[in-house]
Amino acid sequence: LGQFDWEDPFRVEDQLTEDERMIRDSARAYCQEKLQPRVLEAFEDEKTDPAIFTEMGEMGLLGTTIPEEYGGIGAGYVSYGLVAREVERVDSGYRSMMSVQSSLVMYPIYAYGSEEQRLKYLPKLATGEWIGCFGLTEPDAGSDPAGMKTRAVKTDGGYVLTGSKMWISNSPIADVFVVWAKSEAHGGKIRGFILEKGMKGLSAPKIGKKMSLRASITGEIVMDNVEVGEDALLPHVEGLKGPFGCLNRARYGISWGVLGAAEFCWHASRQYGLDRHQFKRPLAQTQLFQKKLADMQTEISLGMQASLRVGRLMDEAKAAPEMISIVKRNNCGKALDIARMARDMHGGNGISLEFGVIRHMVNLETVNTYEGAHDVHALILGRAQTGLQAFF
Ligand code: TGC
Ligand code: FAD
Repeated sequence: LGQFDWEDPFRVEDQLTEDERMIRDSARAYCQEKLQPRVLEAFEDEKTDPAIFTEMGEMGLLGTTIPEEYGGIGAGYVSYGLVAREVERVDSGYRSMMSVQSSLVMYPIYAYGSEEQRLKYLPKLATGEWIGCFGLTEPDAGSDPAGMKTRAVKTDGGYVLTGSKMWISNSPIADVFVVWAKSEAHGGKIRGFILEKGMKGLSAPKIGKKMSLRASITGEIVMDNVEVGEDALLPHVEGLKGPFGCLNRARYGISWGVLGAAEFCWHASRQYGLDRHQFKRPLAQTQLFQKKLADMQTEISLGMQASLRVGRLMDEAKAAPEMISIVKRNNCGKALDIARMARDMHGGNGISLEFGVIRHMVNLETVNTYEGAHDVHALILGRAQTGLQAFF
């Protein structure tokens, strides 16, 4: 009979290649040594340190799946998932910074961009010298991005963009803006454009007073007749499948990332239960406490096997978007339940930032909402099995 490792019940370790373990271990070392020590203050003071991008770039954590000739490390999607898990073990905001740069900015430039655009932007995004953001959501178009109002109007030498995007990760500190707009010259279809900081009419005010994801800066993107050349258009995609192609990758990464946050909460609760005594025994020696630990272990292990399977299929180009909806939705929902449970298991200490669990809990509220809210993924899955769309 095999050995049981409580931390890795289904032996995920044995299912990884040596390269994947190496990438995971170096990501873990960076995250624990450099990110963990500064997260409490960053969250408390709502401060995003832009140096994190160059640090991540140096570690090869930006655009891990992008080929080396464009500055990436040409790794597979399982490696990308393992990196997301390590970063989000520290904080969902840090994972957000990483996954927007990798999946929502570098990926579309790589997949839909011209060779000139790839060569101009990808190497600097890979080192973190340039910070990117992705503008899809608008004040009146969140779950329903097809309802966007942002417009691109054709001019002699290019386009003029007008509109505003809301809740955009990284935007106030971004150098490169991938934005999606309806283009009249393309029959009103959605097209992607690359904008740059400093363009006339482009601004990105910060959104303050966030109670979640405070270590990751969020803002608007305001486009007031921003003039761009023809070379700003992403030439190789049109329609909603452009942004969704990026979201598939980011949602998959999130499915791993939230398990990192959940693992932090699980391990912290176990240790807290072993250390703290009430009624003359460790809390961990009570049936209710152990049931909660068993639930955490079970959901994390099942979720990880599922994400690993989807990652392998992504590497074989066989993953369907609905598979990604299953793991994004379920892992986010389960991670949020686990963080709430961990908060409770820490008693009064659970509400202090010192113990980390309430920070993960409030962060996961965002992660459960962005990249397709929990119920929106249910509707995607409901449509896939009934053939009936119930969005409207
Ligand atoms: P629908 O009719 O379903 O599809 C329209 C077109 O898009 C294609 N498509 C996809 N292509 C690739 N991958 C997918 N996952 C796709 N889903 C749809 C589809 O084939 C079709 O193509 P075509 O050629 O036939 O036109 O579109 P709909 O308008 O009915 O969509 C409904 C719905 C709810 C599924 C969709 O709009 C949705 O997923 N809404 C959620 C919005 C969302 O996820 N927003 C995320 C914003 S970005 C963000 O949150 C970043 S946070 C990152 C961070 O900080 O970490
Ligand atoms: P709504 O769409 O208004 O949804 C509100 C509620 O209604 C949800 O519970 C939803 O599930 C439910 N709902 C919606 N439609 C239906 C329906 N048909 N049936 C049943 N229930 C429904 N966007 C970007 O483009 N780029 C980013 O970088 C980015 N970063 C973000 C960072 C943060 C911190 C946050 C909070 C958001 C970010 N977003 C980003 C936006 C995010 O993707 C949206 O918030 C999300 O898609 C939901 O849209 P909404 O907020 O407009 O909510």
